[in-house]
Amino acid sequence: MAIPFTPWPDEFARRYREKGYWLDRPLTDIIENQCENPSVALVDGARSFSYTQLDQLSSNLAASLLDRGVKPGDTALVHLGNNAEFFITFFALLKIGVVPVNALFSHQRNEVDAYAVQISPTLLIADQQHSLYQNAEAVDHFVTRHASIRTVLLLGTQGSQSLTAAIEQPAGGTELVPGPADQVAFFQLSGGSTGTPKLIPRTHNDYYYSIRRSNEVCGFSAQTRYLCALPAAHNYSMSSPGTLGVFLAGGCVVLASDPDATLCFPLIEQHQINVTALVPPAASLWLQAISEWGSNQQLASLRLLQVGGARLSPALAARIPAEMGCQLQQVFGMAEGLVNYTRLDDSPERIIHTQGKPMCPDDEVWVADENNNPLPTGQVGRLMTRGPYTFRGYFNSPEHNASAFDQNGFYCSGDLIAIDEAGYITVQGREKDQINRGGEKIAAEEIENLLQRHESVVHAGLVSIEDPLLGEKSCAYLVTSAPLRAVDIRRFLRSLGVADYKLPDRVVCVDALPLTAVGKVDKKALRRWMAERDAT
Ligand code: AMP
Ligand code: DBH
Repeated sequence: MAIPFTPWPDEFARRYREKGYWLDRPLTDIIENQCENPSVALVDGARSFSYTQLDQLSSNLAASLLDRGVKPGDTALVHLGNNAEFFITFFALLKIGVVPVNALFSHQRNEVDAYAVQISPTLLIADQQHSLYQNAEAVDHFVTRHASIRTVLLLGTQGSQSLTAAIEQPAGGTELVPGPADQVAFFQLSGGSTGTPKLIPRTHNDYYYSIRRSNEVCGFSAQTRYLCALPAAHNYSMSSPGTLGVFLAGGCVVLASDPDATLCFPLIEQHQINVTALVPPAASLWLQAISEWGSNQQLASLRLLQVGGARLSPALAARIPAEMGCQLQQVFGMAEGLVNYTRLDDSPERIIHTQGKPMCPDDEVWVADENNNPLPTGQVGRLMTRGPYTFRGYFNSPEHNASAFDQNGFYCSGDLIAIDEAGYITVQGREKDQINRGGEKIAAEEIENLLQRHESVVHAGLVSIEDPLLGEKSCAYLVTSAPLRAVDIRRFLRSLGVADYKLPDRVVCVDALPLTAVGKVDKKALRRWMAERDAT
């Protein structure tokens, strides 16, 4: 059974094929076309994998999954960190048409449960280093909550549930057939702005194009040596051009567990990394490390630093080429599709001051006012977009889709932007109810709903506050019936299984919050109210 999703209208699909954006080839091509390439595709600590090995190991796992009764069209919940197994698993599932959600390693019970409830996975592949699966009891708990799960494979365990054993067992002659290229290959995660985390169906056709075109724009080739220090499952590090771009080009991916300079600088030197991708706070910490250590010598091989995921200030942008000795590329993308890049041959002025322009000539991007009318060049309004790799609907979310798209299928990302005469975009703000904590997105409503579950919380509103490093942090404004400290709130949310990055950085108790007519917290009024309070 194919996974349901909102398709592109026929006339668009025809055009995207005619123009060569959609090739009707599965994403498995990325490694299968290189199954005889002996060069190193992936380095994970002391382990390294050639293209031939990556292809073979993913076939082993694919065959083993079929043996275990996993079927094409099934869905899977994958919860792995930045390790080789993440990629082996990703390709294995693609090879047999099993559609995964790749949860971020920082996600906890609250997030993963929400994904599992939406996709009813038959397969769970997870890392025992994560507390959700740290022992048999924890895994039992998980499987009991999600009765659809029939097969479990774990990294770090032995016996019949060992992921490593399933990867190492030779495949034999099992025939492996990927899903159709015009169907859902996997789900991406949305940063979200609603109560439940939303899933983004990505087809082979659209994702493959996004990767291919990103490679052209960013100049990735067999010589590319890419450090993946952001979460491997994130759309940015996976496809802009990310690890999949590197594999497609025949280059080499080196994994890091996080973007910490003390970890990454030696890796860059050791593996002669020439490109990597960061979020702005990590770029800032790298600059700090260079100035503290008095040298950027370890970064000598680095040619290109991509920065995206959150607003990069021009001041920070200007320091990157000057102090790191490499080129900067700004990347403004979204897991929903549209990706904008500054071009490698753009002027320094453009690279420092804009978030780039859409990568595809058929990305349609315009700026809408509050009545959904187009605004003239240069004016600030809502970003509206559609194109060959921008989705047409969140998974199983008709109500939300009705407001997230206009009647012509344009997706409203919730970003406030301006587009200049040359088509370059600057991100000016946001209309969606989301906090961008240094690239990690927090849907305010999701946290507010959880805060309301505390017995002493009467009303809750989560808003962003400025932070010099992260850009934004979160602040919970609470009306309570009994005194509550920040630490109580954080402990409570942790007990509900909320990812750490979503815990409020600050908690402020107030007598009352502005409310809407139906008694919800009025976020627009709250922001105005805060601004007025801050001004006095
Ligand atoms: P997500 O929905 O989690 O994929 O996050 C995508 C959102 O991240 C965008 O809609 C923007 O709000 C934000 N974003 C990504 N890149 C940038 C950037 N370079 N500058 C400002 N905001 C960005
Ligand atoms: O923030 C993002 O989601 C993002 C940023 C840069 C993204 O999805 C991308 C590039 O593809």
